[in-house]
Amino acid sequence: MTSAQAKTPVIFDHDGGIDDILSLLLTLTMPQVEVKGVCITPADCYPDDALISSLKLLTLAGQTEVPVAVGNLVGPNPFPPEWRAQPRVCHAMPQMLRIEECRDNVQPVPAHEWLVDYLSHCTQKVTVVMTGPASNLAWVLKRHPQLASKIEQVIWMGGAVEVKGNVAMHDHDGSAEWNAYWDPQATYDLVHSDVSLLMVPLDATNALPVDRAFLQNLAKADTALSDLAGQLWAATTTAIPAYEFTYFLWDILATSILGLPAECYSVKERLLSVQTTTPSAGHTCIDDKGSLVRWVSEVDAQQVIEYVTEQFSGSLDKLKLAKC
Ligand code: AGV
Ligand code: CA
Repeated sequence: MTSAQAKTPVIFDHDGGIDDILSLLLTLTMPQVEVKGVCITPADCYPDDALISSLKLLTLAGQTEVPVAVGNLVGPNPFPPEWRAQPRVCHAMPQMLRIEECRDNVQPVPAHEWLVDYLSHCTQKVTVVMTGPASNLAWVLKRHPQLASKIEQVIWMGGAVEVKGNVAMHDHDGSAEWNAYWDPQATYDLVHSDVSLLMVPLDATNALPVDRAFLQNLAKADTALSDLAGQLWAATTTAIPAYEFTYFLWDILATSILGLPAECYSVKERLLSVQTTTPSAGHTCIDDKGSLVRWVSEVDAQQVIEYVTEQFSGSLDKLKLAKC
């Protein structure tokens, strides 16, 4: 990357799932991206685990100066405890245990307050990538709507527009995606805010299951970086093989939008609304009375897999080189 090509400034707000951690790793492989801050939403994880894994990846990438802010806003519909506990494995594997975590830039305030501070003071518009529930940013936009002008675009893994959702709960009709369901009001507030929103819903991610062929392809790269990614994904394969439990490249697709050529995916734009009450809380549906939103509706799965595999091929030094 030459100095003439400006990097895209990105705030990465994730909720600590295994694919969230993989998505942070993916972001750190991208030479065209500059991570300005990492926020953690305590949703599909326990936040201590998400913090440790995030700090270790930043150390690995030589980016210990990046601020990391842990959130304390919680939605009304918690993730199952087994899912929240699963990502502890991310910092328990030998490659990760060997990396030290540096706590110098862990923020003393919760993520939503750090976001207000960052957006109030930044002189360049920032892209916000969110791979968990939208609670932090929705809180900010509701109380400080003028800060929407500091945001170039929000890329959010969430929602299920023209396909069924992945929530299977006794009081739910199955129409919602989990990130949208965890905090339905935040989803509503995000969709109805003034930011330019590109959703990456299940409509697009359904084409990208983490199956054996994908893992086999990644294993062929046979490098330290591809093995780290492969080990993390291997830990997701114990899920029960029903739709609600299959692992997909959910957050990975949303993150890849930062680097994928536009011809690899299609975008739809319609008025969308969000249900906030049972039994369809978190349902993101087409509605004439809704707000104009864009979403990734289809992907060229082969090209996405090739892109992700290429990004994760190479030595761990690739992460430090991407920073330059
Ligand atoms: O709905 C997809 C979102 C993504 O942000 N998360 C996982 C990804 O990080 C929730 C989720 C749905 N099904 C799951 C999930 C499963 N089987 N295990 C863990 N999390
Ligand atoms: Ca996630």
